[in-house]
Amino acid sequence: MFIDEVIVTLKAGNGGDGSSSFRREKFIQFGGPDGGDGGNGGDLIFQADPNINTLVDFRYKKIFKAENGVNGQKKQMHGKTGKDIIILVPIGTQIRDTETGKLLLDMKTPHEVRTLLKGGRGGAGNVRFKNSVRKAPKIAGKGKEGPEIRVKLELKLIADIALVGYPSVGKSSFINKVSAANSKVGTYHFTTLEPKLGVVRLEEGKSFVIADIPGLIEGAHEGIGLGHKFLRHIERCKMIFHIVDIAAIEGRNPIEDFNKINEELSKFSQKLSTKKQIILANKMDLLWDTESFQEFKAYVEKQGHTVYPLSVILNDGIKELLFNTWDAIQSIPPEPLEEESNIKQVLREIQGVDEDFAILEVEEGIFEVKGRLVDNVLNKYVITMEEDSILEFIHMLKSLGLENALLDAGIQDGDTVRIAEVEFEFVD
Ligand SMILES: Nc1nc2c(ncn2[C@@H]2O[C@H](COP(=O)(O)OP(=O)(O)OP(=O)(O)O)[C@@H](O)[C@H]2O)c(=O)[nH]1
Ligand SMILES: [Mg+2]
Repeated sequence: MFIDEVIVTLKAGNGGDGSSSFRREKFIQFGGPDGGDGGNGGDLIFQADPNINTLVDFRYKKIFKAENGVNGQKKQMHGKTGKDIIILVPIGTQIRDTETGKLLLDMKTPHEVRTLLKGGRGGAGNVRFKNSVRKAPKIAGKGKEGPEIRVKLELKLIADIALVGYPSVGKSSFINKVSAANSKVGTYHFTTLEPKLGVVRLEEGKSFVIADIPGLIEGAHEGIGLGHKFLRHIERCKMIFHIVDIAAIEGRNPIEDFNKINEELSKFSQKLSTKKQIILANKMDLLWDTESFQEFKAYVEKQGHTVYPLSVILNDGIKELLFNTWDAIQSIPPEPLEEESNIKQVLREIQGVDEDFAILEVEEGIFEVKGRLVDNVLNKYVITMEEDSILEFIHMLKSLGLENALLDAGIQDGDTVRIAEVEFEFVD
């Protein structure tokens, strides 16, 4: 099976928490703070590997997680950094956010290595919270959670030339003849079920890549062909070789075939329909006279196309075509690439922003506080159930405007405030 699109979940490692510990030594009753920092979480990295041709490996493994950072320890020991995870993908893989559809990474260069998600930072140990006023800080920084995202991996083959046409016109025979590709050839329709790439080597320094895709249209009564699914693969090619069976051995008309295939291309995208085409009239060896070829030639030349009479089987007319093609594609700039979106912005977009403080009177006189700022503080610091730690937590929220938010919500002296698992009495 050829898999060219797959959805996976990616997660960078969480940062380890900072440690909130105090020195304890013989004869020293109250040692200073000695909690070390947490380690950073591992990154999630992609690498373009020329030895991989499909996304088939992603069929069973759909979740990729980098390692978490280890928590800081006493004696100022820093936690270990989480291991990165490197995901190998074929060249031409595009990585898109599933929610916004935005392109995050375009892996187009062999061996290129790109970081998509940075691991969460490790939290600071309580040593770092110490200052002249706060000699014995009981809080430590909480490790930041590593970001998580669902992405679609999409493989778009990057070829200079794409072969398109009806089934059985000789596309695979052609690619096999001009390259070392080993594409299956058969007398029946849809012999080719998945795209194949072949490298055409003309001489030192002169080579280009051809893509063979399945035929586009089956007999009219059977509707649409297999190849449509693969058209997106050829959107980035420089030129199309449009092959027709000039001998019309299946009883169709080459001019009609030519028009129908072009219709299919323009139905798929404007981009494909305006791409430069070279028309290959194949199976010339089966013609009794050249009359039908001349008619076909006149027709497509009127539309500004160049036609090559070929016989792939007899290896007739191919060499000249290939050299001319190499010359022609030199002056065609590569397809302008879609711009990559900034991953940080996309993450912000999909996570959304909510209220600073979301306050709800859950029972008469009991106000529960949630919201973005509470989450921020909880995400940033390790709050223990020790009184000092809780006090620092409440002070922090107070400085962020909790008091006004509570008053706005109608709180009165003596009511209870509940935040996370902490409850305390409100005094204005
Ligand atoms: N006589 C003759 N037969 C040819 C020529 N080129 C290809 N064929 C035959 O045409 C048939 C179909 O060839 P393929 O190369 O499989 O055609 P295809 O376009 O790849 O077909 P699909 O993969 O099904 O879309 C095979 O029997 C080939 O031997 C040619 O130049 N002359
Ligand atoms: Mg084929």
